[in-house]
Amino acid sequence: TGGGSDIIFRSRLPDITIPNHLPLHTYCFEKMLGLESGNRPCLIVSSTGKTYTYVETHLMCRRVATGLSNLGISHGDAIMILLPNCPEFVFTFMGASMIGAISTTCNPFYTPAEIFKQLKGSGAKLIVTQSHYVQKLRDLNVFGKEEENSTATPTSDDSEEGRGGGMGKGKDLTVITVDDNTPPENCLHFSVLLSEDSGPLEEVQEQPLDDDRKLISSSRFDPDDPVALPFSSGTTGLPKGVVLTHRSLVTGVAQLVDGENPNLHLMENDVVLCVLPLFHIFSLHSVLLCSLRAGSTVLLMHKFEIGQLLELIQRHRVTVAAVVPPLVLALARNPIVQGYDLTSLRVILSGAAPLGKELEDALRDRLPHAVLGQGYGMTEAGPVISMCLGYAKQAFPTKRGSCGTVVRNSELKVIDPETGSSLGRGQHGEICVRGQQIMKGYLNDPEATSRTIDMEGWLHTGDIGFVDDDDEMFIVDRLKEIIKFKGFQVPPAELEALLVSHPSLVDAAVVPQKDEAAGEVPVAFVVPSKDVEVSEEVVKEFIAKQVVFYKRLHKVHFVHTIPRSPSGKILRRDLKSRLAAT
Ligand code: AYL
Repeated sequence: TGGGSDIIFRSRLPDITIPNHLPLHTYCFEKMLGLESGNRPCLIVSSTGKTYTYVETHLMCRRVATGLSNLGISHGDAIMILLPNCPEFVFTFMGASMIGAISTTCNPFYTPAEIFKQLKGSGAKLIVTQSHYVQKLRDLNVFGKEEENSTATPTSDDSEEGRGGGMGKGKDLTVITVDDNTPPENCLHFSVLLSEDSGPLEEVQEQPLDDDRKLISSSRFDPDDPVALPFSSGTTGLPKGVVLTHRSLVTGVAQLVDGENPNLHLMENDVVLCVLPLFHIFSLHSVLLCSLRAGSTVLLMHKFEIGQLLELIQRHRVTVAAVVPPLVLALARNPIVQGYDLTSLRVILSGAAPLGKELEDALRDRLPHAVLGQGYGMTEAGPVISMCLGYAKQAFPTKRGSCGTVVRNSELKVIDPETGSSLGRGQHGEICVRGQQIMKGYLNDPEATSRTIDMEGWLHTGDIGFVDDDDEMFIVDRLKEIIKFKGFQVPPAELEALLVSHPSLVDAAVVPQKDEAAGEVPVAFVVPSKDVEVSEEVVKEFIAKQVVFYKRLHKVHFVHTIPRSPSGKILRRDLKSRLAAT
């Protein structure tokens, strides 16, 4: 459909020059390693108060880079980060970037089967995790069979199943644990990555700053090399590896925080709350990478607890908070909020799921001094598509319900999902975005890639929205099948595959149901096999055992058939309207 006649929307901010020829880590640390800035706080560990300055953080990343390469990780290799928010997450991600390796970030609450799929899909050779998650890895039968360390006492698991061999220093997979405990059998402690015999501390310190480039140039750095590999199910199907390159992420960060009038104005004296998990692209990109580039301080919270969160905002005078709608709900409605001084907050950025207008108003009433707005994005889009212009250095007025304006150095169009023709202001259609920030594609899946990014380079989001007369975007619906539980992805195809693997079920469909607290929850329609009795509880339990908590089914409806199109596609709209009717 006529590329030349497309109606294209752009930012109200002018395009800028983006140094996206640089490696991500060089770009992120570019301004903060000088004599004055280098001693500014970079990371604060909320549980202990331990602070790493920019110079210290950079040094740790460099040591991990050397350590990874001593363990045989090299340019183009993938590693898995299976961690909650902690400094080692940052050191590992950036360290991997420095040697041209790729981090696949994974939810530590995942079940062994879920971790296994991402491990296989990514081809990761090394995992950085905490010792209490190692048992999940032992449950997987993916490690080298030959036990190298035969003097070790095998656990009952190992002896019975012959599993666990080759962990730690095995030839298949290296497992590294970051906590204080001695590492479990066949695992290595994070300190081996920092060992000084391999790369003397002084030497690292004395090397010129542009030595980052030397580390990576020995392995022929190319800005189109992948650096991050989050998993997302996109518009359809199972989770897939999303290839984000140095160029995509540098572009994506610059679109928010660079330029004379940055869209998201972060400053060196900002303290940015990092409570959303770094394994998700929202936090990794818009909290960590943007803060590093801007020279702000990142307050790392290991896990969410409302009282603790409020206490930390007050104690550290947090100025910027990235949140998801359920957190907005807690801040707006929980009575304990009134007992804390939250006046330091100047920016509240909500994203990853729709934010209700009433909720937005309620929080604005409570925190009138803060700018509350939204960012809208998608992992595949690198990830930010639009961002509230109320956060800009010279801010623009914005409306309630808006998801912001398309980021600079990028193009956005709204198309009629049926005809593909582009639509004007105020007209509802599928949001498409184009720019250097979008993913390179899905890993090893050219078919899914070409379904998502068309020949002209447009990424089709599967979201329905419109652009108003002031260039503000509003998301009104979702065309794609993904379910969002508190901003987390629940891929229906994954649950449907599990359901039909149950001997008593012959067909299944999973759709979202609206929910006050979570936004949406997954519910199933299932067709039992003839003459078989199966209860809702049995089905729910069958799923619950195999998936992370937020993918659990909240309701199971027994039906005779699943409505399908002639081509066999589940008619999800039909099922959703059935839910709405009940
Ligand atoms: P994924 N309003 C409504 N829906 C949203 C919004 C929003 N503000 N943001 C994301 N979504 C939905 O890959 C939408 O359906 O990335 C979109 O296609 O887990 C889907 O979530 C993508 O889910 C930011 C701000 C990143 C947001 C993001 C998006 C991360 C979610 C960085 O600064």
